[in-house]
Formats: sequence, structure tokens, C-alpha cells
Amino acid sequence: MESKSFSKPTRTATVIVGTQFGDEGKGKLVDYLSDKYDIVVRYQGGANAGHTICFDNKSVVLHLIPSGIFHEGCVCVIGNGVVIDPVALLEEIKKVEELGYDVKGRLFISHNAHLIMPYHKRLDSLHEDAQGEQKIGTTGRGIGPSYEDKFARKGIRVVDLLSPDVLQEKLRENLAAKNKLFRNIYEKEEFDVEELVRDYSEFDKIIDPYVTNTQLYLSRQLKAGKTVLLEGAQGCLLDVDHGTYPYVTSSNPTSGGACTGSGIAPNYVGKVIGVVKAYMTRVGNGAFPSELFDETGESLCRIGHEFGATTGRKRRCGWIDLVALRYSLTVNGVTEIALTKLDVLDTFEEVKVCTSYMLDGKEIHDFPTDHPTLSRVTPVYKTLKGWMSSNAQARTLDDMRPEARSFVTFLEDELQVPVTFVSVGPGREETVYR
Ligand code: 2SA
Ligand code: GDP
Ligand code: MG
Repeated sequence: MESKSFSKPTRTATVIVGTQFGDEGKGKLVDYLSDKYDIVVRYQGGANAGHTICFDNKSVVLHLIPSGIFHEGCVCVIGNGVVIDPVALLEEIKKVEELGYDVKGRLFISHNAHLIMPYHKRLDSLHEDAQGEQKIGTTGRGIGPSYEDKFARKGIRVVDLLSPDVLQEKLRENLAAKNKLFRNIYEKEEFDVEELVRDYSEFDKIIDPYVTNTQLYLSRQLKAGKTVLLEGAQGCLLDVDHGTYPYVTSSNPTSGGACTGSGIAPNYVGKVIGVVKAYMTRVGNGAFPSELFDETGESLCRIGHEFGATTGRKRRCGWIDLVALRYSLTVNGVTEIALTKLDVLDTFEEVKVCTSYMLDGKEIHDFPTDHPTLSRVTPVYKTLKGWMSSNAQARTLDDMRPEARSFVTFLEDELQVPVTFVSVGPGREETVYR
């Protein structure tokens, strides 16, 4: 029989993932790479994310719109895995337009993405208050409660916003249960269905031009040979399945989440770029083995401006943790590393790297994935010589100070993944590309 030749997917999709507790500088990298890609897609999370982009003497924080929006040739997609607060989205569209960038015809929103409603935000804060000392330290943006409704099959989706009758019916169903909770358990006032219907039905006309079946759009574009960048929010250690549960967010920032959150099949994915900050930060509660409680930790926070890009909360700081990173690179299948914020270490006489943990008197090299065990480990460090000078002007690895280069090669040897980008400042151009 004559053999047939079937078309094979081209691996033109690249995933950008945070490998730590978020805020590694994903926004900067996505913006930097966007002129080489046709489409950028956000695939999970919501307006809890804060992705900072610095260009033309401006610093802009994006929460929902993909970080490719400042490249006119780039189409941006908010995928089905994202939870969208319509109020936050419209504010952000306005902000981008005020900066002189047109989003019409360039921004698409999945009709299947779930919505964040005002009652989700209230539930977020009530749940946190009820937890007391054990609270997660969420951003208060209603993320967890919205994903709860999604998985309980009660969620309201973007497509529902476009049909006022459906919206009204769904709000009625949702509020019948939630108002009972507000009234009887939390002793709070109830939400008024009619008022919400009125407020939210105003969004339908504004949002309509952006809404489409993004899964279909993306698969057609990929088939036509277009290139796609999938932009993760938060980081691997905050993943609801693979992170430090329960101190996690309610979605899958890991590379697997890029497929479910966009509808792009895994066989289109070629590269997975893991963004690694040269030290560690965490905002919110939960175990953090290499956290520093001393002047060095304060210096990292001060020099690195480590404050939440959404809430302004101070980020906890510590040395880079290779035990956590080895785990994260494996879970995500990271094929190359983008090392960021190397410049923050420029003034340190020595730089420490956590290479293993001690647990009950034994040295361990594998990351404990249950939170109580992780909370009991203590870090084992290797100390490297600092470079004590600026690499801000470096654009190739050869321009970098020898000790800084040694730090990069040390990480590569330990992690067995090549470092292909080194970020030496927040600006677009402050990037070393190998
Ligand atoms: P949530 O709000 O339910 O997702 O919170 C659950 C945990 O996830 C953490 N989380 C984050 N961690 C780092 N950065 C995030 N984005 C903002 C930023 C954070 C901010 O870019 O700085 O401004 O505070 C982010 N979003 C969620 C959160 O702290 C909880 O630990
Ligand atoms: P994201 O959530 O991963 O996009 O990161 P955030 O925007 O929350 O936090 C990263 C912060 O570091 C932002 O303020 C960036 O402007 C900044 N940044 C990114 N890369 C670098 C870098 O190489 N050096 C310095 N000094 N700052 C950087
Ligand atoms: Mg951030």
C-alpha cells in the first residue's frame, strides 16, 4: 500500500515559566522576546499577577493583558485558563491605550475564560480572615473563589457576559447559595442580583469585539506556521499541584498549564524557558528554606526593589535555592534558563547558593513537596566570590566580570540546563543574549 504523508505540528510555541515563587522577571523577558513572536498568550491566573515592563523610560505593570502588547506586530490572547475581572481588564485596556498603543484587533479574549465577580473578592478576604495565623497571604483579587466556582461547575464565563439572560440566570443561581453564606455564616450584607446584572451587563458591548474562540484561533494560527509565546504568571512553587500546597495560588503556572490554559496541544511546544531570579523572593506565607532574616535579606529587598507589583507588599528575600530549582526545572521540562536580576548582586562581597537541605540530621537533595516537611529543612550553602562591580553595560557573556560569569557557569553545571539570557537591569535593552 502506498504510504501517506501526514502533516506534523511544527514546534513553534515557546512557554515562559516562573521557576520560583513568581516575580522572576517574566514580564521583562516576554516583552524582550515579543518582537520575535507573532502571538503572546496568558494561560492562567488573573489580576493577581503583576508583570513589569520597562521601556522608553516608562515602567508599566500589566496584570491581565499579555506582555507582548507594546509590540505593534504582536497579537495578544487572554486564554481560557485565565480568570478575568472585567473591571480590572477595562482599566488595563484604557491604561495601554493611553500609552498610545491600539489594542483593537490585537487583543483577543477567550469566550471560555471564567470571570471574577465582586463576591469572589469578598470571599477571598473572608476566607483569609477566617484562617488567622494560617492564612495564605493572597492578593485579595478573588482568584481562589473564582477557580473554586470553575471547578465546581458553577462559574460564570466571558461568553455568559454577552448574553444578559444567561448572565442573570447564572448570577441568580450563584447568589442564592452565596448570599446564604454571607448572611448566615459571615453576617455580612447580601449581594443584590439585579444590581450586579445591571453593572455587569454594561460590559457586554465593550468586551464583545475582543471575545473569540481563542483555542480555535490559536490552533489555526499554529497550523499556518505562526509562532506563539505562552506567558505564565506566578511560579512553579506556587502551582496548585506542584507547589508548596496549601500555600499556593489556585492555578497551574507550570508548563503543563500552558496547554490546558490555552488549548494549544503539547506537540506544538518546542522550548520551555525557565525564568530564574539570581536570588529568591516570596510574597505571602509559606515555607521558604533559604529566606534571610538579616541585613543581607534587607539589602536584597532594598536593592532589588522587592515589593509586590500588584499589592505593594514587601517580598521576603533569600539566596538562590538549587534544590527547589532542580525540582522546578524538571516539573516544567525547562530547556533553557533566563537568569534575571544578576545586577542586584553586584555589591555583595560573597554570594551564597543553597545546594542541599538538612532534614532530621541527614543531607537531602530532593525537594520535599509536602509543606510540613519543607518547613523543617535547613539550607546548606556553597559560598561564591562576589564580583563587586556593575555588569549593567554587558551585552555578551564576555562583557561580564569573571566572577559573575563563574556564577552563571556554576548554575549551569549544577542545574544541567543552559543559561541563554542574563538580565542585568529592568530595561528591555539590559539583556545579555547568548
Ligand atoms: P492568590 O491571590 O490567591 O493568587 O494568592 C495565593 C498565593 O499566590 C501568591 N501570588 C503571587 N506571588 C508573587 N507575585 C504575584 N503577583 C504580584 C507581584 C503579587 C503582589 O507581581 O508582585 O503584588 O503582592 C502573585 N500573585 C499571587 C500570593 O502571594 C499567595 O502566596
Ligand atoms: P514578573 O511577575 O515575573 O513579571 O516580575 P515582577 O514584574 O513582579 O517583578 C520583577 C521586578 O524586577 C520588576 O520590577 C522588574 O522591572 C524588575 N526586573 C526585571 N529584570 C530585572 C533585572 O535584570 N534587574 C533589575 N534590577 N530589575 C529587574
Ligand atoms: Mg510579578
